[in-house]
Amino acid sequence: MKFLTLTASALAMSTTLASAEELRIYNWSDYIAEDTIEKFEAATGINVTYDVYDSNEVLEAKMLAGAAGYDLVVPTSDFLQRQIEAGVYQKLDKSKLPNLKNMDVALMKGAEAYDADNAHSVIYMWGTTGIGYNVGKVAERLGADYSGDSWDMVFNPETAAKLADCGISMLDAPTEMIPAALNFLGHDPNSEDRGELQEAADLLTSIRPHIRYFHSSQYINDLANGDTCVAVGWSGDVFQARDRAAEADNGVEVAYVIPKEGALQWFDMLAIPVDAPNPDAAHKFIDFVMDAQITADITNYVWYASANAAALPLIDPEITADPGIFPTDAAKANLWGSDVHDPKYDRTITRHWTTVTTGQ
Ligand code: SPD
Repeated sequence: MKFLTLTASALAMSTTLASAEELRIYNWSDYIAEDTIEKFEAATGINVTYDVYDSNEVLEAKMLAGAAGYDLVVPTSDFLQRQIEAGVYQKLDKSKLPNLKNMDVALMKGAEAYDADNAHSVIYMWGTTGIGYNVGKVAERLGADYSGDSWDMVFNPETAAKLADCGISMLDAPTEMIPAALNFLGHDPNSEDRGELQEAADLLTSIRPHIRYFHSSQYINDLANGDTCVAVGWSGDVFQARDRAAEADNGVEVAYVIPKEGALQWFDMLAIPVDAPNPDAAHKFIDFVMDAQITADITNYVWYASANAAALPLIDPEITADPGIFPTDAAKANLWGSDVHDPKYDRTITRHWTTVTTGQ
C-alpha cells in the first residue's frame, strides 16, 4: 500500500515536472524570426508548442471561452483592454522580467492607455494598417504619376474600379476597416455616431464589387507573387511581401504607404491568460523576447517595429530608416489608436461588416 502511495505521488511529481517543460504560445502568423523558438528551447530546455492566428476576433473568442490551454498570447492593445476587463489575463510578475529595462519608456507609456501600469502586458511589436501595392501594376492602371499615398486607392470607387482586375484585398478586420473608411470620409475614426458608421458601411459596400477578397494573411504571398496588386494590410506583412518578391526575383515591386489622411497605429501585446498552465515559462519567454538581440532578430525578419530601445542599434538600418515601419514625426501626427467601445457599438460594427463582406 505504502509503495502504491509513493508511486502515485512520484507520478504526480513527474507530471508536474513534465508540464513545467511545456510552453504553449498562440501568436499571429508571420510574426517571429525563424530561429527564435529554437533558441529559446536551447536556452531554457522548455518545449514550445507554437500555434498561429490572423485575427483578433479569433483569439478573443478562444480567450473568452476560457481554458484554451495557452500560456502566452498576443492580442492587440484595444482587444487586450476589454479582455483584461473580462478578467482574461493575469498580472505579470515583473521581478521575473529583468529585460523590461530595455523597453522604450514612451511607447510603454502609450500602451498604458490600454493596460494601466502595463500590469498585464508588454509590447511585442507595433505597426500601422496601411496600403501595400504593386508599383508596376498600379502605375499601368492609374498612370506613372499617380502618387499612391492616399486611401483614395481603395476607397474611391472610381479608382478601385480601375484596379479591380489586378486584385484588391482587404483585411478581414471590421474594427480596422470601418474606422479607416470613417477617416477617409472626414469623420473621427473612433466615431460611434450611428449615421457616420452607416456612411462608412455604405462606402465599403460601394467598393465591394471591386474587392477580390477579405482575408488577413493570404495577401502576403499574393502581393509577392503579383496575384493581387493592392492590399489593405499591416505594415510588416507588406514588407515581408516585398522581401519575398525580391527573393523570388519575379519582377514584382511592392511598396507600403501610410496614407496621407492617416492610419491606425496599433500595439500587439504579450499577455498571459489567467488559466495558463505554465505562467512561469511564459514569463521566461517574455523576458527572452525582450533581450535586445532576440527582438532585433525578430524585427529584422518580420519587418515590424520593435518597442525595445536597446534593440534599435541592432536593427538593420534599412528598417529603422524606413518611414513605413518607423513613421516620421509628421506621419505620426496623423496616426490614430483604436478606442475600446461598448458592446452595442461592437454589434453595430459586426452587423455592418457582415453586410459589406457578404452583401446581406
Ligand atoms: N503577421 C503579423 C500581423 C500582426 C498584426 N497585428 C494585428 C494588428 C491589428 N490591429
